[in-house]
Amino acid sequence: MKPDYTAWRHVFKLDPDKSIDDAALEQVCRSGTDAVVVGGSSGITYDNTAELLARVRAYEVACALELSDAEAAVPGFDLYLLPVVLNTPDGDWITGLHQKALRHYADRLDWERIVPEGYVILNPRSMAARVSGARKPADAGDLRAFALLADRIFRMPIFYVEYSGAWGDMAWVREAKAGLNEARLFYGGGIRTPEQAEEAAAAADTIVVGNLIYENLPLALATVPGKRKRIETRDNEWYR
Ligand code: 1GP
Repeated sequence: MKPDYTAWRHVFKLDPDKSIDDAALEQVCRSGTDAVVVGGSSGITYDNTAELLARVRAYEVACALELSDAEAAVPGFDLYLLPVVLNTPDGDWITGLHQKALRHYADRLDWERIVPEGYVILNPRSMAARVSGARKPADAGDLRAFALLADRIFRMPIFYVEYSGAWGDMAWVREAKAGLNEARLFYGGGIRTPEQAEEAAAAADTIVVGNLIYENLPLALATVPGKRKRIETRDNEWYR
């Protein structure tokens, strides 16, 4: 069944290029998160993506692939999220790679399962920014204009505020959200405590937790709504 991503409040993002043991994966998949998204900015191959999908498939949780390289377009995911980087001058990341991929794969696509994401990458040091050549918006108003572009002009269903690896400015996220009529706002980047998860969830529609899964699993699990108050998870270096 096609999952309803418009109801997602919390998502775990797993990187096929990073290792996660079976016990940890089980905890992620049974955590109560709304979905597992498979994706990353480097080292993504067909094989490591297919392997991770097969392991996640042992559980009932919805599983989506965030597709940044057509070579890794593994069939069998519930949804395919297609990032379109809005804040890069490099056309490859806006239409170029997508058009090339469609030339070869269009016949095999289940269009119902493809969801474009208007991406704005705000952490210049992230791999995603380096790979795509994304330029950080000058201010919150600039970000809001990208939100308008995604929502009103391109009519993308998801606007993704991506701080990958760094905690973002929630005032900026709120400003972007104010620019959206229809699109859902996904926020990802630097969520390392239940409190940050709560703050981000208040500003965005859907929050994405990535690195923390690999850095401190108990704390990552505590970012899932309904589990954020479990204080026994707070004895760690990231807790503020
Ligand atoms: C990365 O937005 C996600 O694509 C999550 O970011 O890894 O910093 O949690 P973190």
